[in-house]
Amino acid sequence: MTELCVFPQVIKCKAAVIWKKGEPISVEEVEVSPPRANEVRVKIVATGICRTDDHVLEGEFPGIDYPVIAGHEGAGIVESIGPGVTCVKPGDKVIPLCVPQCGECSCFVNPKTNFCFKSQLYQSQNLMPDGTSRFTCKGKKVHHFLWTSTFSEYTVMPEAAIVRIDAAAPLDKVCLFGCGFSTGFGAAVNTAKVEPGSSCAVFGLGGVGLSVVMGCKAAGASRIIGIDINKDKFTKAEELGATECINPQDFQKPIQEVLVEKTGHGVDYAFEVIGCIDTMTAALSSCHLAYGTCVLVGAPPLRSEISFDPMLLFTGRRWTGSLLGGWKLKDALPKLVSDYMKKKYNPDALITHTLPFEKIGEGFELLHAGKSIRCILLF
Ligand code: COD
Ligand code: ZN
Repeated sequence: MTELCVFPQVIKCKAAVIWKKGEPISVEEVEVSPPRANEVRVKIVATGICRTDDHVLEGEFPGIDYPVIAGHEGAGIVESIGPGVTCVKPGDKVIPLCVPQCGECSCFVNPKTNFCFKSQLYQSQNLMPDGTSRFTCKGKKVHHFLWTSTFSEYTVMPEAAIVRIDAAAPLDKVCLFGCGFSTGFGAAVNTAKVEPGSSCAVFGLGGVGLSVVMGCKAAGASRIIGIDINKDKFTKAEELGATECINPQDFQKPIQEVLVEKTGHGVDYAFEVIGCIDTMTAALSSCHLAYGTCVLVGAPPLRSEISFDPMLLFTGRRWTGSLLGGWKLKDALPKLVSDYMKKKYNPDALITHTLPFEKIGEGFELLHAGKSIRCILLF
């Protein structure tokens, strides 16, 4: 291997390739080219499996070109840097950023948003900014995913999509800051700005929903109602701060009516962390009619449309979305990780399984079966 070498070469390593949508993920040997100008090559040490990676597998993620290497919840060590890179150096511990901070676009300079016009929701991140890929497998070009592709032992990203973190941070844990924990926690403390004493409803208690629960608790919410159709999720949710958990299937009436009855006029904050049209409108309807805020965290299904009674908003409810917890990641992640090192919160509780990278297929099976919250793969 060429770790820390001055003139980096092509590296052969293992990666999980998705050859076509709907096909099982396949562990292969891939070639990873050296980083070009303003790019960084990273040795990934640990990566989580997020539902979004499953959307890539199923062909449900917008604008993906196949074959592709997914994975966006990783942590690793810089192996080499291309000309012009100043933000990291070989040997630094880093987290790849699936929402980059390009440093140039109108969103970058606006403190109200963490959106970036270089992100996949606006333009493709399936190739490096120069239009080429750093991955090949069996003589074929393989695409990048969100410029992170953490399902490869070595991966390359532009420097807009990487941040250095505390050298003492445990990479097998802080990989969760690359997506799940930051997305959920930030939706509560950053996007919604939950206040002490408020009431919250969290629809969906997967890794991201549980992180919303942790955020609501950290913000001092006095009532946190977890909602899930899988009651196996309730124990963990209550451990992490949910004051009660309910299963919509246990009620004859719609869940929004149950929540409004429970709280008087609806909750102060509702979070949709499932990515389903019906629960998006249910979450909105369960908010206080005058000052409730509903935050969409789950990505909607491809090409979906929503219809709802506009009266729901006319009375004053607010409906908004939260991408990666609203954090400007380059600025926020080092601080989030250092707060974790100071034990201010405990995303470790989300990790239910740890597997060697080769068992990535098993990791996806656990996700499909609803048995894992977060499965961490180690290289
Ligand atoms: N009612 C109640 N609960 C439900 C329902 C329903 N109709 N359907 C499913 N659920 C529950 C499931 O039982 C499960 O417990 C939970 O909802 C979903 O959890 P997971 O483990 O499948 O998923 P997460 O928590 O890893 O991720 C969920 C998201 C919706 C956040 C994710 O799929 C997503 O859309 N991410 C995009 C948002 C984003 O910002 N992404 C950044 C990069 S990922
Ligand atoms: Zn994710």
